[in-house]
Amino acid sequence: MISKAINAMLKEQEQHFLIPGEMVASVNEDNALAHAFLVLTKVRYSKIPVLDKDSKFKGLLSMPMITDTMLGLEQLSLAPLDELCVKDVMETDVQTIENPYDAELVMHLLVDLPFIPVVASTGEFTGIVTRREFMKALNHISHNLDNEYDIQPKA
Ligand code: 2BA
Repeated sequence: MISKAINAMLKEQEQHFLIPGEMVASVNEDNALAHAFLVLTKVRYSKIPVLDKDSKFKGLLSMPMITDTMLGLEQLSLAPLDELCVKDVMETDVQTIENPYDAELVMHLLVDLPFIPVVASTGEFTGIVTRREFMKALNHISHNLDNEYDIQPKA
């Protein structure tokens, strides 16, 4: 169990650590790998969400998932970029969370994951909680805890 005071302050910060879906770079599951290759190169994020045409969350895509398909025995082939689409190579076994989040779960997950997709019970993609935004919230709490709570060391 995390401290009640920290849990309550995290709840107050909750909206600050969600990056809303419209601000998140994503690709469609039906996009050709050539298009996804360009998107990942341009946005410079190492892994981004994959959505369907109804904005439902489907998985995650990274550059190595694309470049793996280009590896031949002796040389690289560009053909798979036009022949395959995102859903052929994306990762689908992805840990997601629902809003409102369980702060303790989020904290545990962000130890190993740089971000967690937030997905509604209907499957719609809501946004992402990133390690960076969460660290900013923790930074805020560590500077303001004493202003809001009177925490004494145990005798
Ligand atoms: P990475 O792409 O590996 O990025 C690791 C960290 O590097 C990011 O941490 C951020 O601090 C910085 N960074 C990388 N590319 C950036 C860029 N184009 N603009 C600004 N900062 C950049 P976080 O912000 O905690 O993000 C964690 C992960 O969440 C990222 O890992 C990326 O996979 C994903 N992500 C974050 N924001 C995103 C967005 N707007 N769209 C899509 N994916 C995003």
